Amino acid sequence: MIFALATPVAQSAIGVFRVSGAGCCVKFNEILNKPISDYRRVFLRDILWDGVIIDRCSIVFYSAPSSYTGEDSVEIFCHGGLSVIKSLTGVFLSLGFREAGPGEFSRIAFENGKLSLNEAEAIVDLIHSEDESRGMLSSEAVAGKLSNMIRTLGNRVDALRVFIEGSIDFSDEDYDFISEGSVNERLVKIRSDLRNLIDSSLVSTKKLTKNRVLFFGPPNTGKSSLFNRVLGFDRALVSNVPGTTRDLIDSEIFYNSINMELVDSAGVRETDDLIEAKGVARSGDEVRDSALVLVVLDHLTESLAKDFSLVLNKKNHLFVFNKSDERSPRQAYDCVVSAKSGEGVQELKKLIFNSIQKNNRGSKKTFIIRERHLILFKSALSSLDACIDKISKESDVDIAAEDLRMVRSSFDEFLGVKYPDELLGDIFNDFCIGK
Ligand SMILES: Nc1nc2c(ncn2[C@@H]2O[C@H](COP(=O)(O)OP(=O)(O)OP(=O)(O)O)[C@@H](O)[C@H]2O)c(=O)[nH]1
Ligand SMILES: [Mg+2]
Repeated sequence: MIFALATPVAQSAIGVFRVSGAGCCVKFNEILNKPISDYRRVFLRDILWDGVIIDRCSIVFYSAPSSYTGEDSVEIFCHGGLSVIKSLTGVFLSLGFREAGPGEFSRIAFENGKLSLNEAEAIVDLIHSEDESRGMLSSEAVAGKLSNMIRTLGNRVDALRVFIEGSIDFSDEDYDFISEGSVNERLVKIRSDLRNLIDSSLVSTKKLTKNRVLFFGPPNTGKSSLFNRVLGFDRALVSNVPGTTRDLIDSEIFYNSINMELVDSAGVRETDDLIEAKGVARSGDEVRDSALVLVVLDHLTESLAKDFSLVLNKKNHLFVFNKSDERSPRQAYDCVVSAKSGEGVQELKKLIFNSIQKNNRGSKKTFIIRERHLILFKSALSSLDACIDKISKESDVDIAAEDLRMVRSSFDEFLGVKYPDELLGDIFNDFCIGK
């Protein structure tokens, strides 16, 4: 039997504990002023230990398998004082309950068939998502919509495979199974459905969900100075020596209730590097993981704008001209600022905010998926392509069935029907304790 505090360890109005394991309800009744004999109903009870009332709590019992974990479970809503939380923890330990590890409840739920693997992952994403629209995307996945779509696709793949295998047995006969059964059309349709699903999915990286804003540009243009200005305090080192910033420096800010992570980067060095996109390649991961790239230029580096524009291409970016106190820009910019005087910095903040918001809203995505899912879907897609190729040429039809087996296998891995062991650890370790 395991237990955990499901809410943060902090003073709050209520704290929620969870307990799970066969027989935990019976055990729990030992510490109540009056036993609970009904399930899925809320009861107000005193929790007693050594004759002393620890707290008066709202308590819900669940009996297996009708609970989150699929086991007998108890949820306790206690007062959120730290002393209460501490005392209850002591009581539960004395009762013989063990403190749960991160994600242990969800892992049990998964093992009991209560959650598919990607639903479990979606729960992590939902807990970690810091912004409303992302939260809603994860909710869709938690609700199992994505799993259901993949399950349906998988069934269609199975049906086709069975059909193709059947046709091999009758290949001597005078009946063209492949064309009569519209196998090719059905394959192409499955492929396009899968393609659409991939296109309507946002691949989440932890960094991407953080709204990273990257200060980017040639050395010495005032990236760090501007970073500090927007942040509101001196976080990054500023000097007139080009190459002052060596490593990435990041800091979080809240602006109009949006959480952003500002990242100051080392200047992209030589012009040649930039033209060959090497500079960007070097900061490639940073650029890729950023929701917005601010290209900071000054009067000495204005001519590089077009190179940056070329390499950043489709990446969400803004051109910022800095040091306006010294010189006026000679071309058009999204924003003109002076990190020194503060001129234009408020406008820049608004611009950053709008761009991030537009970026989050504008991506009309239905699902958030992980890199792992994308790899599985892409591999399913290429197996489908291989299959379509064979079917349309009407050659190697027996191997075509094997391609569909591979597609199915990728789907199964997504659904968690089939999975490598270490994957489970990776996924559930990301959970908070109590989930
Ligand atoms: N006049 C003026 N000088 C500025 C402004 N912003 C930055 N500087 C100066 O420009 C120099 C470089 O500033 P940094 O903020 O270190 O520039 P950086 O882009 O971070 O430089 P690296 O990290 O070396 O790539 C410093 O001497 C700053 O004082 C500005 O708005 N106006
Ligand atoms: Mg710097």
